[in-house]
Amino acid sequence: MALMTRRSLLVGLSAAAVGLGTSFRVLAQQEGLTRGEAKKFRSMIPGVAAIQLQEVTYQPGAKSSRTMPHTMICECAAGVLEVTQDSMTTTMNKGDMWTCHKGMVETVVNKGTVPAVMRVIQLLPA
Ligand SMILES: [Cu+2]
Repeated sequence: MALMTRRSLLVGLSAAAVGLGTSFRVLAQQEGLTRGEAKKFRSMIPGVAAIQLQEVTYQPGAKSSRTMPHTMICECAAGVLEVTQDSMTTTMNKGDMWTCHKGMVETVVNKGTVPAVMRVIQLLPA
């Protein structure tokens, strides 16, 4: 009886784990966005204590839209990204760079057929 209970508990737990894994995977597919590890480096720029580097991969069709938490420098490191800043929309090709200021809304879409990578360097204030 005790064994049965433990076994049903294990079955229940693995079913829950599978369910969880599936929902995470579906969510990731829906968003199509992968945010890489954020790396921080010291800065010598007056008023900027550190810079933070992060790469975001956009699968075809993936989109992000957010208010910029800091001033930043961005680069299209792969693929093509359509970038809308306030009301201005620009197509960024590999190697193109742009900047954002704190508080502005930036919308980024990958309208291409291959993954695109946005490299973001945020200027973290002192
Ligand atoms: Cu930005």
